[in-house]
Amino acid sequence: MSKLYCQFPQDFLWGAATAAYQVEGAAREDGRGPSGWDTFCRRPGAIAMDHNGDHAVNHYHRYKDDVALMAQLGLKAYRFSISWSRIFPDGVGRPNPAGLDFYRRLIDELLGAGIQPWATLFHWDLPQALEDRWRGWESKQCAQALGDYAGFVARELGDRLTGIFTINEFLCFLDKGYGFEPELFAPGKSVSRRILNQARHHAIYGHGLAVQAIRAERGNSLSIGLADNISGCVPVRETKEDIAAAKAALRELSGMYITPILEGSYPTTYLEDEAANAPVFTEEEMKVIGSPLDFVGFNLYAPVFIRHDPEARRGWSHLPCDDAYPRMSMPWLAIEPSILYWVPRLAHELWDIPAIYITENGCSYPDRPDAKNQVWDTARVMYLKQHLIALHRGVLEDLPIKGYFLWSLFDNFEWAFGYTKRFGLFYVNYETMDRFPKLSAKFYRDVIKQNAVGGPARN
Ligand code: PNW
Repeated sequence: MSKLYCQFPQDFLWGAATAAYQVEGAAREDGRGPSGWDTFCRRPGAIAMDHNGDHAVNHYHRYKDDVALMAQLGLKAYRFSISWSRIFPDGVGRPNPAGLDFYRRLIDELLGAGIQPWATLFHWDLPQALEDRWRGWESKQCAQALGDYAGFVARELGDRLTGIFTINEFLCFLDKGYGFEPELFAPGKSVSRRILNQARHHAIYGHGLAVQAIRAERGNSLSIGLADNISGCVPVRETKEDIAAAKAALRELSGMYITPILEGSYPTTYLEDEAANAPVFTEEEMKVIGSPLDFVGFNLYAPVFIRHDPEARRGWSHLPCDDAYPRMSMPWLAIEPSILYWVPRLAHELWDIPAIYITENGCSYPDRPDAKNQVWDTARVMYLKQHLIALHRGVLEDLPIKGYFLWSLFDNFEWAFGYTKRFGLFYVNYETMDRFPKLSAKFYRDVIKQNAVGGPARN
């Protein structure tokens, strides 16, 4: 076969991602307990148009048809999340067999279609009972509860899963939900800096306990990791100085999450910066936090431009995107495809990661169907194409990039933006719940089929 432009390795894992609260619906069916997002959605004015996830895109009932759509795309893997309060309506204690059964059926359907199931244990929908009882992550008991839940899922479903993510994006449910953007993220509370740092510590400790519990149940028979929205550090220029600055920034900006997880200790920069507000922890906890992982997943959307800056305290500074900078249709979604190259490269140089997955990347965009229900989302195709070309640069340089999960398979409940933001490859008509493949779905199907971006290169 002639050479294809941006050819990916043979076993490259092409996937798509969703999260339970954003797609499932069936919020009060089959014994599911409420989560913090059910509660947050009831807060007047919290969600655009007062939307909520009660029905979402009804994936809970339409999962068979949805798996058929995935098969049409040629997806090799599906990243979904498990609703903790479907399995444990009270967060801990007695499991709910009907909730578990849904995931069993979903996984069987995926396996039947030749699609690898990759499950996220916690994608922000903390059982409300844990917030009521322990104030959520403010308590170490919440970490223990995650560990127990992880062990239970590994025992019940682990034989059928290919991969498992403990936690999705610490920053959103902690930093944002506990104080920096409480109006946009559940549980929508404002805690002190000291309590935030302790909650961050409990969450990474919960991650470590979950890793250990899954490993104890399943050994190395499934891949264990997490999906983190690490800062999208990109050097402003490809000079030695800026690259070194971006690398230092990546490590320091991740000081409360990925750095301790991959190094087994907090970087001194984080502890110094937080001083009296730093978390209290034991050596034993740090060992658990540093439990070895099979892979690390990065959710990458927007750039954090870094430059070498001898006048800055740490030798680097962040250059914000200005008003004229091109963005997709989210306030924070500045476009810089090279994040898909730089973050894996810098992270790998820092931490020598065995396998890296892009666990989310994609964009929202106010696309609309025409009279024939066709959605010509050329801007999304542009966004995806450019990001995949940038990702390919890392492949060419032999970085251990093993797969890419596109966010998202369908338009869905985009948190505080409700259904007003569309991230999907499939357009969802929220009146009828019908799904239509957008142009981007066809683009992605071609990419998967050819295992390349674009067709044969001209000689
Ligand atoms: C991620 N930011 O959230 C989540 O994992 C998804 O559930 C979500 O739908 C998707 O990205 C799109 O928003 C993010 O402010 C939320 O930079 C906020 C930010 C990034 C990611």
